[in-house]
Amino acid sequence: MTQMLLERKDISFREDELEFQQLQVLKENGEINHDWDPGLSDDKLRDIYSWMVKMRILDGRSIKLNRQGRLGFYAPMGGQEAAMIASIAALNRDDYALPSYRDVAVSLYHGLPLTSFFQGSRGEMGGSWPDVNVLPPQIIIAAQVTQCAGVAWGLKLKGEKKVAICYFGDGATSQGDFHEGLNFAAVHKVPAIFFCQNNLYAISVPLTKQTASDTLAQKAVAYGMPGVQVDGNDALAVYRAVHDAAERARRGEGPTLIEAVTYRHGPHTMAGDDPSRYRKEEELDEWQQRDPIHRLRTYLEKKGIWSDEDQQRVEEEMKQEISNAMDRLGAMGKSNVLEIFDLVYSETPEHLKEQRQELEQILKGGKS
Ligand SMILES: Cc1ncc(C[n+]2csc(CCOP(=O)(O)OP(=O)(O)O)c2C)c(N)n1
Repeated sequence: MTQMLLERKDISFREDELEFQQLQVLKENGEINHDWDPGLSDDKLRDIYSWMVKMRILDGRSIKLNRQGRLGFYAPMGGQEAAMIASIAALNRDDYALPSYRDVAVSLYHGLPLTSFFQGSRGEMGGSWPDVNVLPPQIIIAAQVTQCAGVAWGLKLKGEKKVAICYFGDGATSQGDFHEGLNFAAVHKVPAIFFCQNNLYAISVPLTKQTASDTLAQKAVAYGMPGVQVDGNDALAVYRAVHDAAERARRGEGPTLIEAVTYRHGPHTMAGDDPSRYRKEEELDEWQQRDPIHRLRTYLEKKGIWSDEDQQRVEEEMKQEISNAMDRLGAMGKSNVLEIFDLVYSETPEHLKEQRQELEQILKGGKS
């Protein structure tokens, strides 16, 4: 009986009726799909490309600094630069970004100083940056999805024409917070953009173990919002999708889910993950051939707006920026561990005051 009901197309809603095509604007051979070209100025293209190059350099340097014990937590972002930079570049400086631990490039492009990223990695207090609309990187998988719905709801209640974008991975789509956040956002038509970087793995768990759906984008349909899958290694497709989602949000038409299909070149984090245990070398090779930086560079060179000298200048600039930031960090000294008690409550509760005193005693070398 059940079988018959589910076979009736007029009653049941089936996956094969959902047709999803991945949006690609800049093809791998350098050709452009003019229908969806976001029409960026030469300056904007150079800006996006330069940032992608800089972030690749920062990625390599952060991995080395971690190995030397000079940085703490680091989740490599190499391979995902187009998804990160082109998405945030499509928004305004006063829009809100809610990144995950991996999205260092998003936070920096949106205004976070490099020293602040280094401080965070070393578990130091990063200071506060009131003019930078980036929330602290979220470690709890998918918690930023509900927070993004909340931030966007706040923007709507205040009547502001800003949007909130959150970044999460394919693994996050299995969390309850993902579903709660998307549902709430769609019901209340809030100006949110849910930006999923599908890099095919959640640590060692492949996408096939994460979902039985053909795409992650199609999950949007059930919540009543548009969902679009883009080639996440194509900066122009990413830009176009986020730009259009933001326009829609600013018009008061509600949230959008974007799935950017990409690949992380490095390990999950620097805390001992060995990707060769769960993915094949050939797979990595294949994705490295589809490098997002290489693809955009070919396009810029074809347009005659990028040269070897430009490349060298940007690379040198970034190396210098990193070295300056590390010097500043060294000069700052370590933060006081007791500060962890100060920044959660406006008035510290009694039990935390006691714990603070206890720790102070321990640090002074006395017994508690
Ligand atoms: C609620 C929660 N459960 C588990 C973890 C442990 N954890 C850290 S990263 C990660 C995988 C996340 O994968 P994905 O969402 O695809 O993002 P990616 O790391 O690939 O960017 C897990 C399970 C966590 N941080 N939070």
